[in-house]
Amino acid sequence: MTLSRRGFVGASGFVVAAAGLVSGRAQAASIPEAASTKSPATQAPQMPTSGPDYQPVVTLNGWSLPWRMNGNWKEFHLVAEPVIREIAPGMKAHLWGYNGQSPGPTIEAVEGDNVRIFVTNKLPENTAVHWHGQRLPNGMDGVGGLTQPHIPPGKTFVYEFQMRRSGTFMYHPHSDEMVQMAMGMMGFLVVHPRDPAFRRVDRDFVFLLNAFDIEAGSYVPKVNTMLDFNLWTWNSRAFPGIDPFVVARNDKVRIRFGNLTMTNHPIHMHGYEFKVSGTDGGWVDENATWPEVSIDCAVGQMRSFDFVADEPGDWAIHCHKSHHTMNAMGHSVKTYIGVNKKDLAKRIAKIAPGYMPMGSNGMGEMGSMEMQGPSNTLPMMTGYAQFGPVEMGGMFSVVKVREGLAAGDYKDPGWFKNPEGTVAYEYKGQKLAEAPRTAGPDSGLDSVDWQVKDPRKPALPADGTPLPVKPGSHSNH
Ligand SMILES: [Cu+2]
Repeated sequence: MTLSRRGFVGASGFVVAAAGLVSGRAQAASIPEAASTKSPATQAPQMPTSGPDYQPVVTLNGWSLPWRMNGNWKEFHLVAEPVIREIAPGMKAHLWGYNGQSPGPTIEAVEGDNVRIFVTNKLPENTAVHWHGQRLPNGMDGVGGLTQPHIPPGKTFVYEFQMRRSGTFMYHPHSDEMVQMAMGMMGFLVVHPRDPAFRRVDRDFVFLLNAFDIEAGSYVPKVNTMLDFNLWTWNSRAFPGIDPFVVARNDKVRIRFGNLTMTNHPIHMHGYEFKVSGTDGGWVDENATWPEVSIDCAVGQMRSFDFVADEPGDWAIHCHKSHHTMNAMGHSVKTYIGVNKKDLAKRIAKIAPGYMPMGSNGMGEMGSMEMQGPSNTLPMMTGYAQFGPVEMGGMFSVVKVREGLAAGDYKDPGWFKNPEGTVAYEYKGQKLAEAPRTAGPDSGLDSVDWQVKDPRKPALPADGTPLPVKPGSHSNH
């Protein structure tokens, strides 16, 4: 792990949150070091160093927070602070996060663990941390003003509770929520089952769905945007900046995600049907898991699905809303499909020399041109694979299933070597007659009728004369 160590936070910046647990507050008198990282790389899973065994998760383009044992308390230290996050190579964003990154580090614990989480606020405003989905004493729920005083800048609060449920959870602020989540403050919270054999998998990936509105050339998200975001991200990364899910053939795999954007995301994986195995409400009973190839995740929800990776290949995984597999610039580009752009270009070039219209045959051509925008933004679609431009951005990645990877090997194995004769190919046989078209001079149809007809209304006479008004009918209602 590429972690740096912070100094200890002085005891003066230290306040205990809520009354309640007879936890031995004296034990909390010294604060564990807060590990931090500047790297957006996916870091190796953090193997358990105490307590029951479990298969740790891999946080896509992220990491898990180290802890220390203090008596029978597992102690973590989160630092809420401004961070710089590389969204993808070529674009950095000035966000708020935890311990050097957005999202913050994943917190992993085991069902039944007593955890003590120190939260230091290095933001310019109040914050508070909510532990989404976990059962805990009300005063540890992290809703500023309701269940605890807000954590003022410069102060450290302590959360103490038992991880009563195993499963897939997250943490996020409940203090100036709109701003702090739009700025990237969030993190995963995974609680492993106490029984190491329960629903165990070989590889377990986690990511949070988030979205930003960052104008091309600027660095700070517009926090008031409600719907019109221009960067759709997983763990604050956009394709091609999202690492692949590297998997050994025949591994049991789990993929878990949570949605902290302002809209739902149908997450679709190619190559397999999977079983939906859990939500932030808990595990789906094993004989009630259901098969899908896409699973919608509404705002504020989490989903996990499991599959056996028995089909080798490079399988796409993405949000099925096609606007969410696009990066910045997408929304103000006009639709020119079907427009003769030569003619258009001639006319526009008179007022704007060098003008180049895009997209009369679709927009795929942008993928290969990687249109150069202003500095610090991402092309709308970008990323190459072995057969050419991928023509996507945003919420897109690849599940790379390979023969013979060692357990714990998450290095990108490169592109899949397809067995001979298993790739779609160009037809080069005997030339066929031109395929008939639905409409056109030879089809017997002069034109396609686009009019939507309302069967309740009489058709207009062919010569266009208006229909006679029925006596007694009123036109003024
Ligand atoms: Cu989406």
